[in-house]
Amino acid sequence: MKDPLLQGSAAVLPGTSLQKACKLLVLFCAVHLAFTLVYYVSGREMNFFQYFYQQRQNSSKNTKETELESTEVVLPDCPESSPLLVGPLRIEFSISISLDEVMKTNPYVKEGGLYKPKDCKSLQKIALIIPFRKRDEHLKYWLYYLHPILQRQQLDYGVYVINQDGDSTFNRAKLLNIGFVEALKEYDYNCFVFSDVDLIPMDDKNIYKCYSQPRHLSVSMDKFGFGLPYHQYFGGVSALSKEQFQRINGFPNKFWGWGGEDDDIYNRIVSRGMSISRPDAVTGKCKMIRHERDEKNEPNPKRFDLIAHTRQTMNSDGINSLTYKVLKTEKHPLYTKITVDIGPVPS
Ligand code: UDH
Ligand code: NGS
Repeated sequence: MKDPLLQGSAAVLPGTSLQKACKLLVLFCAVHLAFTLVYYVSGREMNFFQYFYQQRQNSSKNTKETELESTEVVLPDCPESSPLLVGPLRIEFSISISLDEVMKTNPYVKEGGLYKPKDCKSLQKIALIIPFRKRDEHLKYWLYYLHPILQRQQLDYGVYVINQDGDSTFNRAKLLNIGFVEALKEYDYNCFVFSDVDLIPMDDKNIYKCYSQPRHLSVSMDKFGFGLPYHQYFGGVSALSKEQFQRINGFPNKFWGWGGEDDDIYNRIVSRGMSISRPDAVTGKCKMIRHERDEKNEPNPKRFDLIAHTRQTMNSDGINSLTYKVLKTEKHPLYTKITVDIGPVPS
């Protein structure tokens, strides 16, 4: 007699095989359906192996992206006071320098004159704007001295030389306005340092950054016996945050030739309820490269009348009325040079 257990199992065996076969068939159909679906949805001619290869590629790419994201270092904020500062500096203009040398001594400055510290996150993004025409010799010294200083100050910065095209009367303030607009097209700058090309700080503790009030940086020039020529003086080098600059409608566009535009800027700042912040006279010492008056930058006879009316003119003359044409943008290793047509001098 057969073991009843065995008998039982023998009795269900044909049924189980049938069930298994059915399950396999259903599975096969499901897989087939899935592939047919993938084929139609992708709309491409893709075979089984291509499909799996692509899936693998995608999944490894995603892993890489996540890896990159997760290994992206979050830098600490740079300290309020940079540990790299050395204090007073010896500045002289008798040494001969070449741009090639300046380039070699600043290996971390990127094309266009851009730099940011690699170990910490700068608190501000600073565009340095230089009004310019035919002062290449001065620019060399500026780059030679300023790049190392700005790096020691741990700044995230870019250097923009705004070059006035043609030979008509120079317009410093309009070039500075253009620098503001053009620099903002390149990076999210929130601080603007406006510097004459012939002024070099004599102490790296004079930080080229923005403060809660517009900052005058060249407060103690050698040519003025290391002091201010007058209390309201705002010429040479100054720093305004994006908000401060916008609050005064930028700088005037109507000062053609030498003088007065810096006084107009001072008037704008005060009339908007702001005050001037300054370093002390020792920290703020700076040297000017001596030079003769440039051609087409004669004293502007209209300047006294213009600065007497800043409050009336500043809302309609400034960044909101600025017109110009960019003729050329050159990315040099240590600076970006933007050549502009600033239009005709009004008669
Ligand atoms: N600038 C140029 N090219 C020019 C004129 C001016 O690049 O042809 C720029 C340059 O950045 C300069 C700034 O505008 O530093 C201010 O112009 P400036 O240096 O002429 O003004 P500053 O008040 O000198 O420093 C005036 C001439 C003094 C002549 C003294 C003669 N002994
Ligand atoms: C004032 C000018 C300013 C000029 C300053 C210093 O008289 O634009 O001298 O000039 N203001 C007027 O002329 C209204 S400097 O000695 O550097 O040539 O910045």
